[in-house]
Amino acid sequence: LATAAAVSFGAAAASAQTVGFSQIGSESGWRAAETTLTRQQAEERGIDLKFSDAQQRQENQISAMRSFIAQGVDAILLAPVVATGWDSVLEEAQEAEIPVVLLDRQVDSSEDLYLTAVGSDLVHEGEVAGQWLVDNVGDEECRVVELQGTTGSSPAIKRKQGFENAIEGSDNIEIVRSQTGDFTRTGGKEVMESFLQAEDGGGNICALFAHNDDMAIGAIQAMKEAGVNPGEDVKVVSIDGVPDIFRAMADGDANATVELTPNMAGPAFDALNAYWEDGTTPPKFIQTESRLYTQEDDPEAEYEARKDLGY
Ligand code: GYE
Repeated sequence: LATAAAVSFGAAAASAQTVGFSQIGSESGWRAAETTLTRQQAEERGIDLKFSDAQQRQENQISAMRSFIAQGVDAILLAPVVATGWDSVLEEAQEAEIPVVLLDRQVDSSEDLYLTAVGSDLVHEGEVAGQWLVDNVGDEECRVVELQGTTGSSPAIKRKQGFENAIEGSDNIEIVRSQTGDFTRTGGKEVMESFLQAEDGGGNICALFAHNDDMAIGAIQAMKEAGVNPGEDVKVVSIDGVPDIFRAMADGDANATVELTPNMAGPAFDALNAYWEDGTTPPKFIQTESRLYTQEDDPEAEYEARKDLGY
């Protein structure tokens, strides 16, 4: 890659840069915010962004990348829907000397095949959520239901792992049901309805861990319709920090969220600019911060601060 860089950065720096962005889709509020911010960040830097929405399908992402390669873009941003199956297309980009930056999700491919990855520590997020639960149930028997993200995606795999790590030492806490809700509100609502039915109308459930806020919001709706009181009868902890989860926390319907910044493009473009300018190679992982918010952290103010950000 170092040699590829030496060949390409001089020419690329001469005119406005073109960047292809293969986005997953619009499954969540967080995703929509990331799209908005990526467009904004590109515009601010005079980057010509070519946007492609894959509607959750890896094959659409692979064709979009091939089309970006054929067009000779200066870089590709890829938010990979699942973790496996990227080797060939990443090799094609490398052969064409086009740097690829991964956004928010990770791949199983060798790290030589991409320039850098911008994202959070996904295992850590799950651990923070699980630790919040450990700290808040005490010795009570706690049957947990889990709403997983998209099957095969790195956040679903790693957030699950992190949560399990955190509750491992607590014999009173057990995940009794775990199913994918595909990171969507409707998925979260539907799966929660089946969990409620299977768990004595909700009477046996002590807590919900959702891999993202949107599924938690759908599940909160399902609980309300079933006469269960979310935030009280069932503790709700999730990940992302979208405005609506702060609204739900302010209303007492959700208990905690781990924030994930939707501005992954800012650090990605900074790394690319340095690379285009003089071939500077960024670290392989540019980590964004994760922070826990609870009902004690003035969720009303957090909602107000985020509600106009377009998500
Ligand atoms: O948490 C979820 C989204 O890939 C880390 O994808 C991201 C996740 C995010 O749809 O809301």
